[in-house]
Amino acid sequence: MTARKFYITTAIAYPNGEPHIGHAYEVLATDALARFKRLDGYDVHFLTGTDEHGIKMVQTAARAGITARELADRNVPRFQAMAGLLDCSNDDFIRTSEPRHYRASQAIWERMLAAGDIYKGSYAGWYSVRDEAYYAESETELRADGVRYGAQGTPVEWVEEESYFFRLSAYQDRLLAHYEAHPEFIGPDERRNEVVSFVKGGLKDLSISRTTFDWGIPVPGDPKHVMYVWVDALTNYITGVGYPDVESESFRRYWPADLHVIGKDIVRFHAVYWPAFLFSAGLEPPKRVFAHGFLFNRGEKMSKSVGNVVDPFSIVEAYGVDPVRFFFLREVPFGQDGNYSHEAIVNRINADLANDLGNLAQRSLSMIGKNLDGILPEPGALSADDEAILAAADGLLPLCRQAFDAQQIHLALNAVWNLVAEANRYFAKEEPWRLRKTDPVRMATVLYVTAELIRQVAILSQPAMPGSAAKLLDLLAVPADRRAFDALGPSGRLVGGTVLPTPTGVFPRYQE
Ligand code: ME8
Repeated sequence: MTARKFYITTAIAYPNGEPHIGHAYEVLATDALARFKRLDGYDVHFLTGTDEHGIKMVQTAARAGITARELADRNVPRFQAMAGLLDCSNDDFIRTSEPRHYRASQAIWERMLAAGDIYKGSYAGWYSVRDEAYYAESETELRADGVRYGAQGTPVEWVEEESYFFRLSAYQDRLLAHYEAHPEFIGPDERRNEVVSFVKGGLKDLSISRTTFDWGIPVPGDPKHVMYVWVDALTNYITGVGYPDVESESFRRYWPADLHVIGKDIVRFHAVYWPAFLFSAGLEPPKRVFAHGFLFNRGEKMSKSVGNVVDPFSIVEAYGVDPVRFFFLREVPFGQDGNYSHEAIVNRINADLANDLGNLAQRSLSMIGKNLDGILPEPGALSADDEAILAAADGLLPLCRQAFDAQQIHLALNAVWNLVAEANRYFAKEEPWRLRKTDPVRMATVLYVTAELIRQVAILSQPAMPGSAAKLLDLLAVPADRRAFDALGPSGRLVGGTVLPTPTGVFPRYQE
């Protein structure tokens, strides 16, 4: 295989409950990034999955009167169904309870041990079960309610037990040198700055095993201990490409990962612990970690007690999968926090999709249907305006590529929808419906140019809205092998004389 590769992952979710909108957002955005690269000619490997071990799973299961494994088995199919419902194109779905993942986790442990980076000691300090994270005392605060909270605002508890440690402190300089040499390693910049100042502040060795419960991967040679859940969780990214078989075709081809997409609350694990584990094990770090923001329902954090949890299944049922994907990708600058509400979603559906793109397609294609027997016309001589707007469409790919390579998905969609707006102005100004009698050749040209603009918009919309974009391309009779990005621009122009199917609406208005 000669194509350049692109290995992209999401965080793996804790299946301690039903998937929520934050999980949906992460996987659908990562899917858009993966689809973009595939359409741009890359050999993409896209991994998502579930993070099943740890005390949080044990405690939630105990409350429900079942085992952690039963809890995982109950919820994991919901995460898989959600990815399917959201039309995600993941190549694999990893569960950390799988035998392949036990092998990989024990192998990386052995490598870190052999490197002299693991030693036995005893841990005494603060632990947040909700975050599955250790916090230094200085990162916690005792609040008026008498509860001590950690850096992310979740309660912490005092833990004291025998534990294995990872010599994280030994990697401080190497990590800082890595951030310096690879400024693209962490995005967006604010997250990078946070990580750099955290590491500059000094790294303590990390407790990496627990003895008070047994739902985890046994420490090799000392099964009284299970691995700290984050050691095994992060390892999923290499399990997914065949580790510990480092000579396998898949590992050699795909590792290091090109992009780990995660939420902003778990940057420290990905940008500090993970590269340190990999350095220790003699493996390359991922090329980039990008943290998206958090979603809020009308500015409020979702919580079961507030009753504002919107589940991904009902939101897709209410609006449809592509409108949901499009809304989150266009509305929320990727990397920043975002808000959603019924009104905001309906507004995007009706303005951007039904009016701007949907109407343009419907009006131009039905004119071809009615006036030209459904046969795409040959264009006549092109006017300066025709040339200009076609050139604008032809110039979109480099803009979109640059935006996607920086995970600025919203900027790519902005650029495409600016063209949609221009195309609407063009269509209104040219008034092809008036030309039918006076200048049919000019009418044919305007309809051809409009159809060609829609073709390019549809091709570039595939990462965000795979199903709807495919329908638009069907209406333009674009063959399946002419839908990738190498068909953008003049080389893929629609061919006059092509018989088009009867046009149907692709973007219905949302009616209350
Ligand atoms: O953190 N908005 O799992 P998780 C946007 N198992 N994203 C959100 C969100 C919200 N409201 N809430 C959560 C874990 N997320 C670990 C990851 S990776 C080796 C292990 C994001 O189920 C969150 O930031 O708590 C994370 O990226 C993902 O959802 C899974 O969160």
